[in-house]
Amino acid sequence: MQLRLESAAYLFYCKLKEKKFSKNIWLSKTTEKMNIGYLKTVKFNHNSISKATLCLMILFSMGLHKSHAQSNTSVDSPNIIIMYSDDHTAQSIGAYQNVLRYGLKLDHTPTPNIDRLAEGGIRFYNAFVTNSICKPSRAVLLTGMHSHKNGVLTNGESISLDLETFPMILQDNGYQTAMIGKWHLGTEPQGFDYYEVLYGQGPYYNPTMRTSNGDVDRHGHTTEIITESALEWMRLGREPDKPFMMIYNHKAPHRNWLPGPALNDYQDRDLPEPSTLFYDYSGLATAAHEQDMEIGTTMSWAWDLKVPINPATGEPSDGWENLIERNRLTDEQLQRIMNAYAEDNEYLYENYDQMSNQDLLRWKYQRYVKDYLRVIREVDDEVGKMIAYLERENLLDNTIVVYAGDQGFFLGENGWFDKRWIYEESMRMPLIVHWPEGIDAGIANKNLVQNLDLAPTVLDLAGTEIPDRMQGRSMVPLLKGENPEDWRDAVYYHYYEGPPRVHEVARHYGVRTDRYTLVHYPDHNEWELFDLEYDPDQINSVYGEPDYAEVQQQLKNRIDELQEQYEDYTWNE
Ligand SMILES: [Ca+2]
Repeated sequence: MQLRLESAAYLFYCKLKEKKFSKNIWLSKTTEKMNIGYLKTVKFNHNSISKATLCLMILFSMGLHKSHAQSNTSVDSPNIIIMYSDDHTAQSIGAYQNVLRYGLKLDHTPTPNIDRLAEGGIRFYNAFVTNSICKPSRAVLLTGMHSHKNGVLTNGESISLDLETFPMILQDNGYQTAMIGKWHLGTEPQGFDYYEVLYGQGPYYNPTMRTSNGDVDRHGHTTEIITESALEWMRLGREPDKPFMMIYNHKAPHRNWLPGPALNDYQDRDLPEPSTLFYDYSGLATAAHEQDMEIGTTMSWAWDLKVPINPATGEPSDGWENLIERNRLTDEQLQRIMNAYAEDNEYLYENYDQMSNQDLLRWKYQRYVKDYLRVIREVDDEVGKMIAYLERENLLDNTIVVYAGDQGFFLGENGWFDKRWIYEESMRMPLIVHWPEGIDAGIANKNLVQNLDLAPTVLDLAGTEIPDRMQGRSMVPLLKGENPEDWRDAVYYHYYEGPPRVHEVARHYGVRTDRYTLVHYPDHNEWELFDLEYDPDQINSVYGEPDYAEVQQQLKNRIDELQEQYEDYTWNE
């Protein structure tokens, strides 16, 4: 299963890339400029940050501080940064483009910095979430337990304060911990020496950040602000004599994909369409026909597509004011956004009456996927800044950097956006681990791994005990390039947020092996079975076909075994 890319030519290529990467590209985005810009753009809440602190920040930002020397950490207690970007799907990462057999095939990479992390470390091609939606995925990350065990089954629950999470365990074992960016779990973040998080999903512009010391109003694009906050903690809050663990979570590319610096990308070109953009679900069960996550019909003109005038009525689009208010856009920010979309919107207004449903879907798809990739490019730029900082501070070699999405996302496959499904686009998460001191460059791993494994893996890497209640498995052997014979042969999946909740995707559970996906929709009492070897896009269920009778039964048995193993009795109720 292990695919080691060890040819002499490839290693030579990696060395060249690493060299270029570390000496030129990371460092081309040094943080020195950011220090100055940062002070111009931050408005502090006077109640939350003292003048003394502010003065200290100014001194530091003017470059009067001595930067931290290399941390006293080692392979035994490495630093750890987890980047768990919201809805960042594998189809939009260059490092995954050559192996994914389904979905959108981009003609370029929007993620050069993340790609370089993959080239310098290990990328997991078969990493999957247990429950493809934001809050549940984050609760699984923190607890190493499935949703039915950690209590966050849907986006409707908050994480219990009674749960012990891996950051708490690291804290008890000498780590300094921080949580920056999207938290989303409702209750106050626990187990962190410092946190600075968005309220809920947070806006794309001008967020109020909730910190350990009170609220802070920030001005600017949230993707940049999250990096600025993280680097501020690294510079001013970190104790160099302790190993640190920081969760650095971008809000992007979560809906509604409102770009900042990259607003004008892709102005002069159209992007490729996935082969299933116009698929009619004819090979799928009832659930696919009943969802409400279509680009063509579900997306709103204002909030999703940034079209201020409804082209069907000529009236202002519902929600345009909401977009402005929720982002607290200044006149200047709003004007820049309006200008960026003006030409394409004008085309829509002028041609709407003559456009077929197919034409309209094509137009909406281009608007959507361009915005998605714009906010991805912004995330990638910020990852580059973070890595440049680590490099400059001599921290890159002994810091484990994990890059992941909290689930996958549809980029027009089946005509859809959003996630939730056991289908590949949604269930697969990008997962890349970079650690020069501990992981060889250029490993491509195909073992079945899950977000469930991250907590035990991090604890294992930090040399602490893994509690028995954690249901994932340490991936450390895989990071070393080993291929344990008893590694899992099947991934268990469940999704609980059925209709009438947003997007109306039926509740389901199932199993994915290296070749098949079997899924059950209990509310319809229907099944789907996909043979990924012949149907990587999962558009033709073979459930009930005689040729698959044996494998179908084996997979049903496997679901029973996995439900027993994980003690998931929620479907019996
Ligand atoms: Ca998400």
